[in-house]
Amino acid sequence: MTTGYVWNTRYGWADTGSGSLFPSDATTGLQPIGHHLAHPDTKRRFHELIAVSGLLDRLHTIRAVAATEEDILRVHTPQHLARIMEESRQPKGGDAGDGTSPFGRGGYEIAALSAGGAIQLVDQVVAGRVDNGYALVNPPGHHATRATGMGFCVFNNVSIAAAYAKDVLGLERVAVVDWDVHHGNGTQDIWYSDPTVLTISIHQHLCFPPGSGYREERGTGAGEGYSINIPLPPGSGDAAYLQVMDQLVIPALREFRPDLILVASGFDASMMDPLARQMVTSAGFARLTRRMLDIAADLCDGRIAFVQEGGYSPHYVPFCGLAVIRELLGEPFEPDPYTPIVSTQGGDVLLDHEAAAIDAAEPLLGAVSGESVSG
Ligand code: 9RB
Ligand code: ZN
Repeated sequence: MTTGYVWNTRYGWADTGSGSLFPSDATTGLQPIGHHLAHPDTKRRFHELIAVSGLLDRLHTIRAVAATEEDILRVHTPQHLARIMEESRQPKGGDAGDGTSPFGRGGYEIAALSAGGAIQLVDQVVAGRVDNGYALVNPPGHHATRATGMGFCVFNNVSIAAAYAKDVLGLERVAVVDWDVHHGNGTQDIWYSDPTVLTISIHQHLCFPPGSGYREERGTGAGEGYSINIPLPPGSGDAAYLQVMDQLVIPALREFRPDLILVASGFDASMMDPLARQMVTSAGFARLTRRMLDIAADLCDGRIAFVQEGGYSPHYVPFCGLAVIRELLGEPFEPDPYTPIVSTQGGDVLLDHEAAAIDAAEPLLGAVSGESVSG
């Protein structure tokens, strides 16, 4: 397998400020801290593990090139782009939109490079220069709607890459499978009325953003049925996620017949994440990856690109990422140093209430069809 890989040093320079999740506040006792929960060191550590593991030498590295304004405007409003550019020129930078997503001066350049990394990977995958690939980009993207950033996301990297695949490369149908633990509300918002981009979000129910990601959010107009939300209860682990793949995601993709699959790959559903309460292990992420590779091989000549989203355990994210990239390369899974504590907590058993949540989403499959798009 030839696996493409994107990382850029500047992804590690995203300045998330001195707060932890909210800005520091001496009046409420929120002390400043060097590591914001979304501090880019977690992703830099992922990259460094890829490097020292020897995998980097076997990957086809792809240089990130900044997304152009035209690329960004396929997805975002001119007002959002202009505001980010303007705030990025300020000495202390600005915020993506919700007051808890700070960026430093030059944050626009890093965000454009993040979206550009996703574009470059998709370009190479669709051209067949690589078989598959992983864009380890930062900042993440899946919460960014057309009109605003939020939840640490400035621009919606996956959507910008999907729009590029459709408008520039001429693909008809793109599927986005979002296994970040949070709802992919931005990606959903962008494609809500468009049946050519199927969005599937698997998330911890009501984890973030508040009040979104219900099963009832199904798309609108021509896009009705093409937004699929699979909310899971807290505590869901490898067994629940694999069941979601087999019972829901893979059948939906078979119906839709995408020309390209994009995986919005967060590792915040992991056992050790501080921002959510799921129990997926690195072994689980490897198995999810294998399922995705197999279905891509079946449906779209293997065309699949993984794009980094969240993941906030500096300890465990690197090993989850390593497991996914090993799978992309066709390497067998290797247990990592955290196996003893993550594999003994019961996440490998499907519980009744998890099965019920998955069953409840099954009716959503009925409305997905590639036919209605291409005729
Ligand atoms: C805000 C709050 C959050 C909470 C979680 C994330 C994770 C994002 C991610 C981001 C921001 C609360 C804005 C609570 O990993 N996505 O994939 N902020 N949460 N209150 N308020 C006002
Ligand atoms: Zn997340």
